Amino acid sequence: MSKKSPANRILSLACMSAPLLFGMHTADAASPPEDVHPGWKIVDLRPDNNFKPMVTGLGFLSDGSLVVGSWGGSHDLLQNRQMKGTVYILKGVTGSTPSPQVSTYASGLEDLVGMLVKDDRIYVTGGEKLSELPDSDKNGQAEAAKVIATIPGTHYRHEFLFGLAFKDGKFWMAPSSGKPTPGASGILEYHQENPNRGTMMSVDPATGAYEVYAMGLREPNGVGMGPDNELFVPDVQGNWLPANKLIHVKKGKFYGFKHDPPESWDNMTPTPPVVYLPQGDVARAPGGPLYVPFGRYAGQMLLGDAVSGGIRRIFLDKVNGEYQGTVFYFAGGFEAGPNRLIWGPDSNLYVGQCGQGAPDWAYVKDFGLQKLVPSGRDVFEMLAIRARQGGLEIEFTHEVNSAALTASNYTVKSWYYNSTSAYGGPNMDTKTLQVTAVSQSTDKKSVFLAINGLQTGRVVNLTLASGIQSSTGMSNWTRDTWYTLNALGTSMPFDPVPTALSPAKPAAWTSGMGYRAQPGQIELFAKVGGGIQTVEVMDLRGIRVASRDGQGKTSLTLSTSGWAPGLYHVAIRQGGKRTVETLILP
Ligand SMILES: [Ca+2]
Repeated sequence: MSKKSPANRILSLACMSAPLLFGMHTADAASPPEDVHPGWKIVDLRPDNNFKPMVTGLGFLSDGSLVVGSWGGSHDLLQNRQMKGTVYILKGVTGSTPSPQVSTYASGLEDLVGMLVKDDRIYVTGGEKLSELPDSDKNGQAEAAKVIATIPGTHYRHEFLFGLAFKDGKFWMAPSSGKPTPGASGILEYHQENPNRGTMMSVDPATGAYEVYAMGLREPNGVGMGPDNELFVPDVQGNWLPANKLIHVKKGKFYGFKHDPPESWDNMTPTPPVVYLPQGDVARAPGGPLYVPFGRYAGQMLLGDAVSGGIRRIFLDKVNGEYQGTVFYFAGGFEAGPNRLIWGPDSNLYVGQCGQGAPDWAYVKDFGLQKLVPSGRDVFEMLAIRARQGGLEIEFTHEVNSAALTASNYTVKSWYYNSTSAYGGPNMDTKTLQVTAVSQSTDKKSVFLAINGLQTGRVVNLTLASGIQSSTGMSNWTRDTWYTLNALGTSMPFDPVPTALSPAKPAAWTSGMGYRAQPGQIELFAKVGGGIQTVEVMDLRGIRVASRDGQGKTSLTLSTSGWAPGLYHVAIRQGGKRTVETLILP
């Protein structure tokens, strides 16, 4: 794949991606959905066509206003400082029928590619600086930026200062690795003049002192937080990266991207990503990851793609204490490529878009702002893939039909990647693996595929035949997934999902309800007046996951197999009266 092909030159653009390589889409792989996930609907947030944010940052103020950071630059001028960054404040975005009003908070900011709103203060990263944009007189417009930290850069193409997160009393940002202007002869694409690029670093807010925390990153476009407040970043296919990645950033680890001249850490053994996001089939320019704290997908992560468009969903499978996992298509249908995601105070998913205004590409806009609102429709899909001894277990959202028990309805392929200085790289040693047996969990929501020849260090691509549906005939929204098998599973099929359990204790009987969570089951206590009462458990989107009838003082034990950890609503209905409480399933 020539790095100087015309397509590459045109499309090797910001927001903040790898070149788009037409023709890498393999013939038998699925395509990202063009439609939104049926469980959600898209709501537009741009009040008119004059508002064209190229979104590189999202945040919320305590009054419910949405803060939008926009890069605003030109894709053709990546080697220059571009002072087009703007921060907007949008009022009226929340709820199901928003009526947004936009005001400009700050403008003229250098290459704004990271933003954080914390305690109603707005911080941005861009160019060489992490800055606060203060509004001391509270007139809705920033005064002069207060620089917190400066790190050296060269303004090479793709050399950005991505961000931004705050944890453990520090800011966290990721200066990307630059590359020289196209056509500069004799200079490698991974040439780097300044130290400390391609890293995750912490910054002391008081002194601005920065410290390298992890190394070997190429284009970590968006610093996100995952489970347990851990740091996650994406990385983009290119030199040394045969595929895009989602990385769990750990102290002192090296993730594989090397510089010329070499950095002191370039000879370290690379730490594998949580998931590979195969180029073309799954991703081309992954954006900032977002953790899902509630609902059906609690504990998973979402991530947009500025070039392919759409949002991917990533299930994290902890094996031997380390995250690996699998990626699913989640939702398409946005006006441009999703680049930043955030949950609103209304639990809607706000989708900041940037993309690339490339000719002849589906996502012709390079700006966009929309949100996803629950549609109320129930959806059948793969919820999780877990590595188990001798194979993989698929958890679905609902009971499956008999086709799910037929081994030939599953196509399993596996390959590995070879990291070299070349740009990108092929799937190596692709094998088709045999599913030798299928077994089913007692709740009929999970199947275990016994698979011959699973090997570590490989991506395992599962494709499900369309005949696999729910037992009630709902078709499958996600028929493809790509599991990154860094380690073979050690647990047995249908073992309870290991979780940090809260101590089992009778909960308080306030409001007539209480509960006790145990591995694989939950005991609900309910005491209301005489007569038949119905106890329902719903996820946060209002979808019922369990229902039982009881009478008087009732104790119900429900299986929680297949329930994601997180918040659930419990409702007791009796006559016309309904009481709702929230419980946490650990
Ligand atoms: Ca002001």
